[in-house]
Order: sequence, then structure tokens, then C-alpha cells
Amino acid sequence: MSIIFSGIQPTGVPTLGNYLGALKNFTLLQENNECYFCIVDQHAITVPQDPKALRENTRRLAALYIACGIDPERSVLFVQSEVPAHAQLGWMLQCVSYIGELERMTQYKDKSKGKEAVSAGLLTYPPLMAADILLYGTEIVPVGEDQKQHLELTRDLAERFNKRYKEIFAVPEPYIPEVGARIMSLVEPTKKMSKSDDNTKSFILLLDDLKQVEKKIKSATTDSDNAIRYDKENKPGISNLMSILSLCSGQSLEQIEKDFEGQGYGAFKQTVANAVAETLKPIQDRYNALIDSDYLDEVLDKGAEKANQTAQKMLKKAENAMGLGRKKR
Ligand code: ATP
Ligand code: LTN
Repeated sequence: MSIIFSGIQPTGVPTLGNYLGALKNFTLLQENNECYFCIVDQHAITVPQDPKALRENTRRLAALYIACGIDPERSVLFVQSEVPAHAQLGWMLQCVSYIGELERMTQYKDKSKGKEAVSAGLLTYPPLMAADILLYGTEIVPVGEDQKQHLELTRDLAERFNKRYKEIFAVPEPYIPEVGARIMSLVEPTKKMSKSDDNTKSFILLLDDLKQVEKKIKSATTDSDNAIRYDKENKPGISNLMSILSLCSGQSLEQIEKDFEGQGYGAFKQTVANAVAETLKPIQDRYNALIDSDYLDEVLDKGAEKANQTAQKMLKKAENAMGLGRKKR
């Protein structure tokens, strides 16, 4: 049994990429582990957010966590800003981070590129993420490929703090799935599928209308060689659709290659569309039943209470180690 932590930003409706790369694994991991799943609204405000939309997206994401299979009886589900220890430890970890290492983060470079006004929070995003993780004694962090660098920095910060002050933090390991860690854009299959992409055809959102989903998959960029073969370098579009089909249907990539030998892209795309629709339909049904329920608030209230209890203990240890406050608490 390990301690697991992961977070998703409420910056819109999660994509099929978020589901296959992260959410789906969360549900598998909760079977035998102590899990904390967080809606990281404080990370979301590192770029401007409309306050009303942020609240809606926070609630929506909570409902989607449960709709995707997170069981609130087994896992602690909560909103980051409702557990103040995250921001408190985040500040302390900023003070052990170096500006140089933060400036080297590729997510920071990508998100700040070409922008006139970049918030300080976008730069100091990783120490807040490290605080999320370290507060719970986390051993394993399930994430998509894009978060690997942030996890390495989290490990560095934990080790630096432990060495400089006191051994209090567990040093966490990333858990990155072999297939699905990087679901690609349907329009430009060399870029990751992202809910912040300007082109809505490039992503599938978990709450997209299923007819739209079919259309998006049918118009996905492929190639002209008309063979269904997994080759990420030369056939990124087809390989991406094969990964999606494999994860949604449970078939291996080899099996898919065999099944579609000699068949055209039309039939293949239809099969992918059907498999995605079958995956999304039950999630959408459960979501619709949850979104306006009092149950959702009860789960989040209870989650925040449990998370606060655990997080406070670690926060106190860190404050004691650093010498904050008048006396040891
Ligand atoms: P954006 O959609 O704005 O790029 P994001 O999806 O990177 O944001 P989150 O919503 O916080 O940010 O991501 C939640 C989880 O989903 C993370 O673990 C992340 O690694 C994973 N993830 C995001 N995009 C993909 C993708 N295309 N394929 C696989 N996993 C992904
Ligand atoms: N940085 C992540 C979201 C995130 C996270 C975390 C993931 C914030 N805190 C803690 C895992 C553990 C992202 O952008 N996807």
C-alpha cells in the first residue's frame, strides 16, 4: 500500500488525453492504495481565469472525477484552495527553489512564450505543486508525460529541504503509463492534446456531444499511406488513434494492427469513434446525475476536512524544521 497524490487543473472540461493519461489510472490505483486527488484551482490562476467560470469548472471537475470512477469512500477528493497548508508550504518551498531552475521548466517556457504580461505565479507554479505532493507523504504521483520535469524538481526540492533542515519529506516517484501518457492533438498529431488549444477540433472533451466526437475523430489528421501500423515517428496521427482505441477497448496495439490489416482508414476511424463513445457515454450519464447534487458538496466538504488534518501535521513539521513561529508546535 502506497500513498498516492495527483491533481488536475479546473481550467475547462478535461480532455480524453487527461482521462487516458491520468484519470483512468487514478481509478485503478485507488484499489490498493491511500489516494489523494485534488482539484488544483490555485494552479489554474497562474493564468487569468474568469472567476465565475473557475468556480463552475471546479465543480464540474469534481463531478467528473467521481463519474470517471473515483470512489469518495476510498479516496480523498478535495479542492486545493480549501486546504490552506498547500499555499503555506508552497511559499516555504519557493524559498528553497532557485529562479534558474524554475526558468528552465518547459511548461513555463511554453506558457510564457510571446506573452507580454507573465504572472510571477506561472514561474513559481512548481514549488506549489511540490507542496501539494509533499504534504501527504506521497510516494507515487500518477501523471502524464508532460509533468515528468515538475516531478523531478519536486524530488530535488524534497531532498534539498531534507538535507538543509530535517528529514521530513518522502521523495516521490512519478507513475507514467506506457500507452496513453501523451495523447496527441487530432489536428496536429505531433502536439499534445490540450484543452487550452484554440482549435476545438484538436481535442475531445469528456463532456462533448457524442455526435461531435464522431465528427472530430473522422476528420482527424492522418497520412496518405493507408496502412494501420503503429509508428509514432512516421505515422503520428494513426499511432495516436491506435493508442486511443487500445485504451478505450482494452485491445493491444498488435491486435489492432492484425484486425485492420488491408482495411482503409474510414472503417478504422469509425471503430475508434465507437470505442470512444462507449467510453464516454457512462461517464456523461454519471456526470449528469451528480452535477447538481448535494452529494457532491458533501464529498468535497469531507475531503477538505480529511486533507486538512493530514496536511496540517506535515506543515507543522516543516515550520518547526525551518524555525517559523515563536516556538515549536
Ligand atoms: P492543458 O489541457 O491546458 O494543456 P493540462 O491538461 O496539461 O492542461 P491538467 O488538466 O492539470 O493540465 O492535467 C491533468 C493531468 O492530465 C496531468 O497528469 C497531465 O500530465 C495529464 N495530461 C494532460 N494532457 C495529456 C495528454 N494529452 N495525454 C496524456 N495525459 C495528459
Ligand atoms: N501541474 C499539473 C497539475 C498538478 C499536479 C499536482 C499533478 C498540480 N499539482 C500534484 C500531480 C501532483 C498539470 O499541469 N497537469
